[in-house]
Amino acid sequence: MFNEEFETLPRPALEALQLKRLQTMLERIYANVPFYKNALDKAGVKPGQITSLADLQRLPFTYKQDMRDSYPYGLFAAKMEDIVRIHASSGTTGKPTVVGYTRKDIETWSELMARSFAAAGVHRGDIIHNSYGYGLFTGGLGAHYGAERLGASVIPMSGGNTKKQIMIMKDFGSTVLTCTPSYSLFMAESAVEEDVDFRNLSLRVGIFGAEPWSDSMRKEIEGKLNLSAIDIYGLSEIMGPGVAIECQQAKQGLHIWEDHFIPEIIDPITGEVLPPGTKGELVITTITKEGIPLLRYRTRDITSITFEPCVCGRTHARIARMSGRSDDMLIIRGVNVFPSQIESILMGIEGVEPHYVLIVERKGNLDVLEVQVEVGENLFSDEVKHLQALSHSIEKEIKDMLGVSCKVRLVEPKTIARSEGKAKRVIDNRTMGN
Ligand code: DLL
Repeated sequence: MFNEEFETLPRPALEALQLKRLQTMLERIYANVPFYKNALDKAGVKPGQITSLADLQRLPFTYKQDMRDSYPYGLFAAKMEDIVRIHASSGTTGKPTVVGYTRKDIETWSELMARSFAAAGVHRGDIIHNSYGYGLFTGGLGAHYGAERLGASVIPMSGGNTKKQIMIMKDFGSTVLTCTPSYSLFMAESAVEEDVDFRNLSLRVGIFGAEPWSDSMRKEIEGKLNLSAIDIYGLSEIMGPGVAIECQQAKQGLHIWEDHFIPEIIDPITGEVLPPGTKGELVITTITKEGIPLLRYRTRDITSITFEPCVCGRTHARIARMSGRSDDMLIIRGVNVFPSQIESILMGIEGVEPHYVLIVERKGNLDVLEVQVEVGENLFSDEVKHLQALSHSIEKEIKDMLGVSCKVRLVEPKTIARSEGKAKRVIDNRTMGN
């Protein structure tokens, strides 16, 4: 472990620390951020009245919209002279969401990324091939600083130029790969074209995140890249990568670093806190951040939480692999479907490749879902009736498992756009006015 004392704090001590840090954080935002002073006054709570962790539930939520409304720096709690780094997340509409880090925030982030690497089984002497994008996106620099903090060697590749990535990986003897799960599959494909066999490379661990992926996709990636794939979670509003990660021993949920974050799972409609084990929206309060501390931030990510001890010895709670974002959930003729559920089904089918896209249209008053998925070269050149039988059987499986009817279109290898960052899995044409 990178910081054994804090990673294994007994829960009573961990909770006492959380409360103390929460109280300090509340005083700070009440004094320095007009938005929070107003929000707390409106809720009728003074920071001094929060005397237990359960009191957190009396406090208001923060939404992404609040960050947009105060664009760019309105929610910062530190003076601009103390901000040493600025990142932003692109978002699909309008202006990006802007976050600022003090020197101490960068140190905390580096430590939490170093802890995350160590939890994934990475150590000094490892050569980390970092293909998360460097820039406003937090992935590249977040992983970079964590790797250096751990004392491993980091290769700052960023995304793109995939052929060169394969060459460097081979020639430099990279032992760890960090990128999005979809980009790792693109790399696997390029390696085949370059006649490079992952079985002859030194890669041992892959640390994949920044987008939803299923456990079946994990198996696919582990098989194709010949490494152990670990799920890492984070978001720029809260810090960047390294908010939570799976440990290599269990790979049963992602440890969320509770000495810096307080997680809650809520019902996204009523806002009520849900008991452990129940799926809902993840809400995070940052308790040590200086640049832009956030109170009960609504991540929109859907997961559940467990406080059960883990075999690895860490005492920090675990969140389940994300099912998706509440805003990515498709409602097809009244049935709720997450793209990751369809992904799980597709990945279980022989001959189907891990490249797919979901297209939703409205025909008349009906929602129509089309699943486009690639099949292998051999299968594609097969007789039409075999392809038809396969697409029907996938349609049936999706209907049986998820209760939603769809049309499955098997497409030729390499027809679906590849991604060097976050993959776009859904094209929803219903909002386009047709
Ligand atoms: O994606 C930070 C990051 C970089 C995480 C590298 C992991 C690795 P944003 O661009 O702000 O930050 O996007 C955050 O991505 O709210 C989730 O919806 C999604 N996401 C991130 N990690 C995972 C994951 C980075 N492991 C948003 N599984 C989050 C599913 C994830 N979704």
